[in-house]
Amino acid sequence: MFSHLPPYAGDPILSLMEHYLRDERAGKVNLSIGIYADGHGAIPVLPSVRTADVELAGAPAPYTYLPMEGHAAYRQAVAALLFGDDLPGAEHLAVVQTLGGSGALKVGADLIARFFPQPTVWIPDPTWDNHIGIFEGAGFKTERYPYYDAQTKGLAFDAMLAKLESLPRGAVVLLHPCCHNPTGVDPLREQWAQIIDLIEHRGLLPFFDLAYQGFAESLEQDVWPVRECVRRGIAFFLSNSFSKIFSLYGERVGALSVFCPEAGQAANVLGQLKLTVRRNYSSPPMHGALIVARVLGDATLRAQWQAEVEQMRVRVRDMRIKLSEQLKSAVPDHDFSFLLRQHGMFGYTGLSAAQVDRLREEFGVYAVHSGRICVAGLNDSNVARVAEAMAEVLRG
Ligand code: KET
Repeated sequence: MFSHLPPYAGDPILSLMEHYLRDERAGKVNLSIGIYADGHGAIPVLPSVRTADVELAGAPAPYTYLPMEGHAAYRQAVAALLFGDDLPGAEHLAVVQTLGGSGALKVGADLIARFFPQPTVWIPDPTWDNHIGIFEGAGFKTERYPYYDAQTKGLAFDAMLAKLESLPRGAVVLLHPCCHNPTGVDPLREQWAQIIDLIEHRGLLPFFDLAYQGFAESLEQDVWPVRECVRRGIAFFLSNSFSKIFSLYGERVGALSVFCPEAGQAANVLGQLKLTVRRNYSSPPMHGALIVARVLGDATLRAQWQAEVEQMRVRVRDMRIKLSEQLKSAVPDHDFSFLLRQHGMFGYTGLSAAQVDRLREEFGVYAVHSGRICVAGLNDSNVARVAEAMAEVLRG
């Protein structure tokens, strides 16, 4: 019955995690998956999350089904966090709770496939690998627009604009509002303004994927491109994830927001999103959403959480500085300043796949084949070892 099923080659990111866990070497370092570890190498339970969790445990409620669209207070709190002072009214905005950012991408992709039938979704080159998996799984082809310039280790801005300019009206364009995965290269504010001009004039449909709000500059600054689309009345899809910024990976907490510039259209959009959820998994899980709703809805817990996000951002930034300094002294003829210009959890090192293999095999340092390292996996105890290993493979 099953003999025609081919073996699964494994996911380029998640397989590394499995491999890492099986590795018995004492000095192994996991810089593959995008998980934030603290200065001791542990995945934190944020104190704000711990408090909310304890409070919830003190007032147990029945484990009933959530509605298809998710928990009401959670959806409101998420919308307020994403849109701040630019929060559109209910007649313009449809928000559903989803299974992490991945679930939001999938629900959005399914809705677009049904109501905006077109063959292609345009993704940056490079992007998070699973964008391809999720959109192709929903029936799209994915094609790339230029994004990263390996020569300058910066944004291929002109080529990006030229490509977007050539797309047909209504083309779906995936964008990372901040902390681009895997490169850490984000457009400057003026460049975003030009990208959004083009989206507006060409009538493109942006799909923003926001997994790292607050990890580039601040919770507010990092969503500027999204809020700019609200201010200009440009329709868009927005997936967001609380996996990283609440350290709630396994709880699967995220949301999909759809902005409808024409008043009154959000109700039908929300209805169709509910139907899409019902057909996929019926309704989302409860616990993680209750935690996020509680933290965001309580002034004290919210302030505490904001400080925790800031701490994570600053620690990653410090590790970038330490890594680039140590690399610089180990390989003085190389320029590593690009690591300081990149935003978010990831460093895009420029290491080749063969060099990444050597890092893993000889030194037990796990990075993604593209040369991406998770800087948030570095700490004072392992950064020297990682810099030395990287220097060794760079020397050839
Ligand atoms: N979008 C982006 C850009 C992203 O980097 C991730 C996860 C997600 C969505 C998924 O979010 P979630 O809420 O977990 O469904 N990225 C890391 C983990 C992974 O590959 O699943 C990573 O790139 O390592």
